[in-house]
Amino acid sequence: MQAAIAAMAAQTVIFSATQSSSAALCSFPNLTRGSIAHSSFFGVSVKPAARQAFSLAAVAQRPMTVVAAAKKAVAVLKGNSAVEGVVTLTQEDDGPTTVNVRITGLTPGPHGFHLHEFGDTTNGCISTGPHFNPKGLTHGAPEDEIRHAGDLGNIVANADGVAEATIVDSQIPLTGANAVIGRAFVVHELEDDLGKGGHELSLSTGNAGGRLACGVIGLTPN
Ligand SMILES: [Cu+2]
Ligand SMILES: [Zn+2]
Repeated sequence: MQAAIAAMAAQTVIFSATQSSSAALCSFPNLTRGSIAHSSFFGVSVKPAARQAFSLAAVAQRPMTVVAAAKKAVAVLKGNSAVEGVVTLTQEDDGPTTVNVRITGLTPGPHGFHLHEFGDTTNGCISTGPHFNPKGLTHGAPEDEIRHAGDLGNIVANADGVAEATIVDSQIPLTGANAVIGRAFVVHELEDDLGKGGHELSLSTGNAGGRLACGVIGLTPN
């Protein structure tokens, strides 16, 4: 992958050098469209072509090692209560994203846990907007076909109010068109009914109640 990108980059450089030298020659004021200009043009264009072949051969000689491109991100969740936590995300290449959650200060039991659309906390967790929903679907469970990308279900707090979970999900990549960097995690007051509770909010929020804490996802070193 990296070798391929390097090869493409090398080609781009060579091509642009070819174009600029040709352009410089063509725009030279003393040149006309006669035979001299014509032969000069061919004389110049041969050289970059030779350089390009050499450069590609050099690239091809590099060992083709495949390096796993692990991407990592983190969100620190805080709110207007004692609830706080840290969520880390890792993704290998284009594989699923692994989300490690540790949140403390919760009431024991299940709490809705979502990825909301915006990384905006100017008005607290409210300004993180609705669930991240690039496909324009209704709310559901993580395993449902019809769900928001941000629907990560419930996390369950133990008797000490600590919720720990590892979630593996394919709809929350760290790069690409639906990248989640810059968006926010929210942990809720109540259990998410996963769209099946029959409440008027079931198909939009899972009727998970207030937003206890939230945190914007940012890049972190690997
Ligand atoms: Cu939510
Ligand atoms: Zn949702």
